[in-house]
Amino acid sequence: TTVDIAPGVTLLPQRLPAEAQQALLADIRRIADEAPLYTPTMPRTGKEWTVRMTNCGPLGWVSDRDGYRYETTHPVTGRPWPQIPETLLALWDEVTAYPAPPECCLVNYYADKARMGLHRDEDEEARDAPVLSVSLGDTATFRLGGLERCDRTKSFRLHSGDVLLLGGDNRLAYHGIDRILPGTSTLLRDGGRLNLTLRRVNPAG
Ligand code: MD3
Ligand code: FE
Repeated sequence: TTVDIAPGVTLLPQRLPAEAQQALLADIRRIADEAPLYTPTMPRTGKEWTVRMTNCGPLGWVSDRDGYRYETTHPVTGRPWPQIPETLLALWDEVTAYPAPPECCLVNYYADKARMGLHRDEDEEARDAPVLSVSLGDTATFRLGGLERCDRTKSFRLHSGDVLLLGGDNRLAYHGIDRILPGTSTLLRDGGRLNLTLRRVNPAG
């Protein structure tokens, strides 16, 4: 089943069965062994994010004192990012109609108290490409607004195994994660939530 939550925003509840979630989690653990989760800092202030991050793919999204950008290497290890797992590349092909593969898979880890403030994903040149999000672990309350920061917002829950496709009219909509609901999933041994966002950065062709 699919749920249209706004124009261009489609929720695929429980798109990944339990076994697929386990397999994907194993892929992410392998990625985090090679490219450890680290605590990014905010532009200008240097304040720490509550979310820990890593990436896979040719490009990784990073945030530090100098701003937001895509980089080919991990900011701590200096090594190239690991490859995007085949299962995620296949999911992108199944769910998006985009004629080129994603270049970045941003991995966000939320411990119990982590959150992500309202923002837009606007660092990608390929604005025609959707963003594909996969949730694993504890349930999160997700907030979706409009194209202007002051637009009214709506809240939704994202559960483990849910896939969210963000494109079309709302590709540049404001969104954020208000809170994690601890203890709502047993997938992650130590609790918390992983979110994977697949992004195309450079226009296809
Ligand atoms: C709605 N991550 O990494 S994913 C992010 O759950 C980010 O970790 C959140 O926002 C998370 O930038 C939310 C869902 C998401 C991603 C991109 C969007 C929602 C979006 C782009 C436009 C509108
Ligand atoms: Fe975002």
